[in-house]
Amino acid sequence: MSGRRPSHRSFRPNRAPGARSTSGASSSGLIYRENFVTPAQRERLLDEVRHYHPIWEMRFSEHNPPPPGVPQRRLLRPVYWLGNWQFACLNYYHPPKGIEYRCVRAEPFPAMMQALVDEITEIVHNNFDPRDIPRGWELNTCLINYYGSQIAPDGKRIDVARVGEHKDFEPGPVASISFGQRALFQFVASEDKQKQSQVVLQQWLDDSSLQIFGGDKFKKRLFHRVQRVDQKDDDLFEGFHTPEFETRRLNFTFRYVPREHIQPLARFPRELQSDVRPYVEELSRHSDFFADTLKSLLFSGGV
Ligand SMILES: O=C(O)CCC(=O)C(=O)O
Repeated sequence: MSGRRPSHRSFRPNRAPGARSTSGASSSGLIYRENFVTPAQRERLLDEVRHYHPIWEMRFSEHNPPPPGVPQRRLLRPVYWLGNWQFACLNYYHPPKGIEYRCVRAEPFPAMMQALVDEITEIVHNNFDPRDIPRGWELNTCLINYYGSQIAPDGKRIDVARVGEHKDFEPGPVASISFGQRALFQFVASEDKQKQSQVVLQQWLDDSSLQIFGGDKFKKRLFHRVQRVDQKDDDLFEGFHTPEFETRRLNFTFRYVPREHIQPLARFPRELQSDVRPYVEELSRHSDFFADTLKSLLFSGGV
């Protein structure tokens, strides 16, 4: 997979058939820049990311079991978090109530990633309404999503490259950088679960592009989802540690979690430590940071 020369343009949404009017949407709360990441930056960043060994998480755990009638399930893709790790089974950060014991301190951003985040931070301050940027806002959390196909034991490919509609509840603008095959990203209006969601805006997220969204409309009112990821030729990433999985798109979503809500795992209640311990053990096999996290549990008398 190769990068292209940088060129910047503002968001030009492709209207979905039947989508509601998008007038006024492009200039407020939403930015899209194709070729934001230069080929040299891309290469360095992907080299940094090749060190990580992403994991597959289950949605629920012993102390956070599925609600009645809801099956336990594995997430659709391997993930890796930096800054803080929001384990699915601890539930994701969701202020105002869901702020405690959701964000486990994780590894810092590597150098190239931090340099891009610094650039993005400037773009946000230059382009977003200050009222949409909370005090103390910084992009201190990164979720790396690996999109592609599961390889079944019989060799069959099962395409799982999608994300259902949801909101990111971390306060302030969220930024996302994409690599690999392009993804169809949609903002949707969803009134209730019985009714079909309406696509309000959609955008193909290309290799090396940047998308930033914030404000009431894109962050608070609309949901977003990844509808599909192109499957053109055999353009796959190599060198990622994703056994039985073929990655054809990589996405980094940068978010803000107030520092006081990010805690070392040793300070979490014992039962939550025990729910995530198998993941931390797995991570510790390739990460000094998580090896230390594991040791700290033993020293603090945790599980
Ligand atoms: O992959 C993407 O473009 C978006 C991912 C996303 O919606 C999320 O991480 O919350």
